[in-house]
Amino acid sequence: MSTDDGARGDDTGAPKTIFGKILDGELPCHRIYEDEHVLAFLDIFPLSPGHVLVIPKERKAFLHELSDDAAAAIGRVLPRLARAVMRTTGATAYNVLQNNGAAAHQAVFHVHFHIIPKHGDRGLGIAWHPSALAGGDAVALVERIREELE
Ligand code: DGP
Repeated sequence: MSTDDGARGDDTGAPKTIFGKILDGELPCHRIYEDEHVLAFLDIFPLSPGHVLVIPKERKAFLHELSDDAAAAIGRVLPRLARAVMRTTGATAYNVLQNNGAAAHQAVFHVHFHIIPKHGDRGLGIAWHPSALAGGDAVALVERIREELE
Protein backbone atom coordinates (compact mmCIF):
# COMPACT_ATOMS: atom_id res chain seq x y z
CA MET A 1 0.00 0.00 0.00
CA SER A 2 1.28 3.47 -0.86
CA THR A 3 2.30 5.70 2.01
CA ASP A 4 3.67 8.60 -0.01
CA ASP A 5 1.64 11.12 1.89
CA GLY A 6 4.07 13.96 2.41
CA ALA A 7 5.76 14.65 5.71
CA ARG A 8 5.58 11.42 7.65
CA GLY A 9 7.48 12.29 10.78
CA ASP A 10 7.91 8.66 11.75
CA ASP A 11 11.05 6.58 12.16
CA THR A 12 11.97 6.78 8.47
CA GLY A 13 14.18 9.83 9.00
CA ALA A 14 11.43 12.35 8.23
CA PRO A 15 11.19 15.48 10.40
CA LYS A 16 9.82 15.06 13.91
CA THR A 17 6.07 15.67 14.22
CA ILE A 18 4.39 17.76 16.90
CA PHE A 19 3.47 14.55 18.69
CA GLY A 20 7.07 13.33 18.44
CA LYS A 21 8.12 16.57 20.12
CA ILE A 22 5.51 16.03 22.85
CA LEU A 23 6.84 12.49 23.38
CA ASP A 24 10.37 13.85 23.67
CA GLY A 25 9.32 16.54 26.16
CA GLU A 26 10.13 19.35 23.72
CA LEU A 27 6.52 20.55 23.69
CA PRO A 28 4.08 20.52 26.62
CA CYS A 29 0.78 18.66 26.73
CA HIS A 30 -2.08 18.16 29.18
CA ARG A 31 -1.17 14.56 29.94
CA ILE A 32 -3.93 12.19 31.03
CA TYR A 33 -2.33 8.76 30.80
CA GLU A 34 1.06 7.25 30.04
CA ASP A 35 2.51 3.76 29.97
CA GLU A 36 5.42 2.07 28.22
CA HIS A 37 3.72 2.19 24.81
CA VAL A 38 0.99 4.86 24.95
CA LEU A 39 0.46 8.52 25.79
CA ALA A 40 -2.95 10.25 26.06
CA PHE A 41 -3.46 14.00 26.35
CA LEU A 42 -6.02 16.72 25.63
CA ASP A 43 -6.42 17.86 22.04
CA ILE A 44 -5.33 21.50 21.82
CA PHE A 45 -8.16 22.28 19.34
CA PRO A 46 -11.05 20.32 20.90
CA LEU A 47 -14.26 19.66 19.00
CA SER A 48 -15.94 19.34 22.39
CA PRO A 49 -14.88 19.43 26.06
CA GLY A 50 -13.01 16.22 26.87
CA HIS A 51 -11.58 15.71 23.34
CA VAL A 52 -8.60 13.44 24.01
CA LEU A 53 -5.81 12.14 21.76
CA VAL A 54 -4.29 8.70 22.31
CA ILE A 55 -0.97 8.02 20.58
CA PRO A 56 1.48 5.13 20.43
CA LYS A 57 5.05 5.86 21.42
CA GLU A 58 6.01 3.98 18.27
CA ARG A 59 6.64 6.66 15.63
CA LYS A 60 4.55 5.66 12.66
CA ALA A 61 2.48 7.94 10.48
CA PHE A 62 -0.32 5.50 9.62
CA LEU A 63 -2.32 2.87 11.47
CA HIS A 64 -1.41 0.12 9.01
CA GLU A 65 2.29 0.65 9.81
CA LEU A 66 1.95 -0.03 13.54
CA SER A 67 3.44 -3.15 15.09
CA ASP A 68 1.03 -5.59 16.70
CA ASP A 69 2.44 -4.68 20.13
CA ALA A 70 1.84 -0.94 19.68
CA ALA A 71 -1.64 -1.57 18.29
CA ALA A 72 -2.51 -3.92 21.13
CA ALA A 73 -1.29 -1.42 23.72
CA ILE A 74 -3.57 1.26 22.30
CA GLY A 75 -6.51 -1.16 22.13
CA ARG A 76 -5.99 -2.09 25.76
CA VAL A 77 -6.34 1.46 27.06
CA LEU A 78 -8.87 3.01 24.65
CA PRO A 79 -11.96 1.69 26.46
CA ARG A 80 -10.58 2.73 29.85
CA LEU A 81 -9.85 6.23 28.59
CA ALA A 82 -13.29 6.45 26.94
CA ARG A 83 -14.93 5.45 30.23
CA ALA A 84 -13.02 8.14 32.13
CA VAL A 85 -13.88 10.81 29.54
CA MET A 86 -17.56 9.82 29.60
CA ARG A 87 -17.71 9.87 33.40
CA THR A 88 -15.89 13.19 33.62
CA THR A 89 -17.83 15.04 30.94
CA GLY A 90 -21.21 13.41 31.48
CA ALA A 91 -21.39 12.66 27.77
CA THR A 92 -23.47 9.63 26.86
CA ALA A 93 -22.23 9.42 23.28
CA TYR A 94 -18.81 9.80 21.72
CA ASN A 95 -16.82 9.05 18.57
CA VAL A 96 -13.42 7.42 18.25
CA LEU A 97 -11.77 8.81 15.13
CA GLN A 98 -8.50 7.79 13.52
CA ASN A 99 -7.47 9.53 10.29
CA ASN A 100 -4.89 8.19 7.83
CA GLY A 101 -3.61 10.42 5.03
CA ALA A 102 -4.17 14.08 4.21
CA ALA A 103 -7.13 13.14 2.00
CA ALA A 104 -8.69 11.55 5.08
CA HIS A 105 -8.21 14.72 7.14
CA GLN A 106 -4.95 13.68 8.84
CA ALA A 107 -2.94 16.76 9.83
CA VAL A 108 -0.34 15.25 12.19
CA PHE A 109 1.57 12.33 10.70
CA HIS A 110 1.98 10.32 13.87
CA VAL A 111 -0.77 7.75 14.50
CA HIS A 112 -3.43 9.07 16.88
CA PHE A 113 -6.90 8.15 18.01
CA HIS A 114 -9.36 10.91 18.89
CA ILE A 115 -11.90 10.32 21.66
CA ILE A 116 -14.55 12.97 21.01
CA PRO A 117 -17.51 13.31 23.38
CA LYS A 118 -20.81 14.34 21.83
CA HIS A 119 -22.42 17.25 23.68
CA GLY A 120 -25.50 18.39 21.76
CA ASP A 121 -24.21 19.98 18.58
CA ARG A 122 -20.60 19.85 19.77
CA GLY A 123 -18.38 16.93 18.86
CA LEU A 124 -17.66 15.23 15.57
CA GLY A 125 -19.83 16.18 12.59
CA ILE A 126 -19.99 13.41 10.03
CA ALA A 127 -20.91 13.63 6.34
CA TRP A 128 -21.80 10.03 5.48
CA HIS A 129 -22.87 9.18 1.95
CA PRO A 130 -23.60 5.45 1.82
CA SER A 131 -24.25 3.41 -1.29
CA ALA A 132 -25.75 -0.07 -1.59
CA LEU A 133 -23.38 -3.04 -1.49
CA ALA A 134 -23.82 -5.16 -4.63
CA GLY A 135 -23.74 -8.93 -3.99
CA GLY A 136 -21.24 -9.85 -6.76
CA ASP A 137 -18.89 -7.01 -5.84
CA ALA A 138 -18.95 -8.06 -2.19
CA VAL A 139 -17.90 -11.63 -2.92
CA ALA A 140 -14.98 -10.51 -5.13
CA LEU A 141 -13.92 -7.84 -2.65
CA VAL A 142 -13.93 -10.21 0.32
CA GLU A 143 -11.82 -12.69 -1.63
CA ARG A 144 -9.25 -10.07 -2.60
CA ILE A 145 -8.98 -8.56 0.88
CA ARG A 146 -8.59 -12.01 2.41
CA GLU A 147 -5.73 -12.73 0.01
CA GLU A 148 -4.02 -9.54 1.12
CA LEU A 149 -4.30 -10.34 4.84
CA GLU A 150 -0.93 -11.17 6.40
P1 DGP B 1 -5.86 14.88 12.68
O1 DGP B 1 -6.66 15.78 11.78
O2 DGP B 1 -6.56 13.54 12.89
O3 DGP B 1 -4.42 14.71 12.22
O4 DGP B 1 -5.85 15.61 14.09
C1 DGP B 1 -4.75 16.25 14.65
C2 DGP B 1 -5.20 16.83 15.97
O5 DGP B 1 -4.06 17.23 16.68
C3 DGP B 1 -6.11 18.06 15.87
O6 DGP B 1 -7.38 17.75 16.45
C4 DGP B 1 -5.42 19.13 16.66
C5 DGP B 1 -4.38 18.36 17.45
N1 DGP B 1 -3.14 19.09 17.69
C6 DGP B 1 -2.39 19.71 16.75
N2 DGP B 1 -1.30 20.24 17.32
C7 DGP B 1 -1.36 19.95 18.64
C8 DGP B 1 -0.51 20.24 19.75
O7 DGP B 1 0.55 20.86 19.66
N3 DGP B 1 -0.91 19.76 20.96
C9 DGP B 1 -2.07 19.05 21.12
N4 DGP B 1 -2.38 18.64 22.34
N5 DGP B 1 -2.89 18.76 20.10
C10 DGP B 1 -2.53 19.22 18.87
